[in-house]
Amino acid sequence: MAGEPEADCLFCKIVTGEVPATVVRETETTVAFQDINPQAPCHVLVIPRAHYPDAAALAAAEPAIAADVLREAGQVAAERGVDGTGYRVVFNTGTGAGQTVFHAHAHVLGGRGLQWPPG
Ligand code: IU
Repeated sequence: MAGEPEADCLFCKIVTGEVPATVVRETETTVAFQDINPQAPCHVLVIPRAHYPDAAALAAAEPAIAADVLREAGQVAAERGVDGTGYRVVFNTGTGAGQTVFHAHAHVLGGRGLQWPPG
């Protein structure tokens, strides 16, 4: 069923604690943790506890939780002190865009200069 945990999903396992992660914030609907392969001094992933394969699917099914993810991205940036200099919130969507984990997640990147357009 939509939103239910998927047995093979790494991020569902991070939500349950089955796979360890460095969690920096948690809410009733979201978990934020350090990316294991950081691409910037601040690189945190914000995920919904519920399983949806990408951000668009999450927003279509659970718009309030999609808003929670965005709000938490802002909270992470503020706590990390990157909101003053600027930061980026990225939802890679689809393999062609670099998505490798098919559980919706926001990358919160900051703490260095960020190029535009992204690669
Ligand atoms: P992507 O947008 O699907 O490519 O992002 C997946 C991210 O998940 C990527 O930045 C990985 O470094 C990160 N990640 C992680 O933090 N912990 C893990 O065990 C695995 C991937 I696998």
